[in-house]
Amino acid sequence: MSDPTAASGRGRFITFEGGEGAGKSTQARRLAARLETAGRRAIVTREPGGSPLAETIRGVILSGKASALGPMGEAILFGAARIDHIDKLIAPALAAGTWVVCDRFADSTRAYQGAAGKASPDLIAELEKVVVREIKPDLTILMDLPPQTGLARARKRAAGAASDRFESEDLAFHNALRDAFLDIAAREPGRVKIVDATETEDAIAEKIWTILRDAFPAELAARDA
Ligand code: T5A
Repeated sequence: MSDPTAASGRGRFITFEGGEGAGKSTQARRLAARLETAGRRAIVTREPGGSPLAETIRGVILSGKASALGPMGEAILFGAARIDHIDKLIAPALAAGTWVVCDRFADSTRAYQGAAGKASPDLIAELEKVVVREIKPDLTILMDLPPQTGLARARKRAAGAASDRFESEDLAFHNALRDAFLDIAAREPGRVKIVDATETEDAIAEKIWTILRDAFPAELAARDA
């Protein structure tokens, strides 16, 4: 089957962002499956992680062992993991014409370590340039919901297991995160599309597919799934 995206030499890079338990992983998996059904090669990946070295760094960060480094130190660790993830997985996949659906990316560093964590936004922006280089998302889905709702979902799923490094931050931190993500969306409305994450999984999946078709009409209009 001919594949115009592959022929143009690059797949599309789509990221999911938002607070804890917003449903990003659920919708990232559903979107990748739907893209495949629509005839696009697609992979789903996540941050921190997505490559063996980045998964090792994920373990260190989410255990809380690196929290003593402070928000800028943690941002540097997230950045190191992201460099490996880009070099080993994301950039080669995009170059091969594969669509990459990524559960969190650089906006999470802006929101968690920058706005909510209070690392200098200028330093976070400089770090982002060094880390991300030309691998910028074509489209970002921001899954927005009240932090209490997302945290309750995450706790229910954890079924009594301990909260991780960021789930255990206080409500003021999670409210600041939500504001930070909405601020990113307001500044970059072309790239970042807000989705109400309080709706049902099916309703959200339909809205996301509509956003994709609007964003990439030439690639998806004739290939509905
Ligand atoms: N981080 C990450 C930084 O601080 N800086 C960075 O640069 C990066 C990249 C990652 C942590 O690292 C931080 C952010 C995070 O704290 P993680 O475990 O990957 O840790 O955390 P999350 O990305 O928040 O992952 P979660 O799994 O907690 O949340 P998701 O992916 O948003 O939610 P999901 O899909 O797993 O769903 C959670 C539960 O809700 C249900 C699901 O079935 C599941 O049980 N659910 C719904 N329930 C009702 N209605 C819906 N519409 C639902 N959708 C899903």
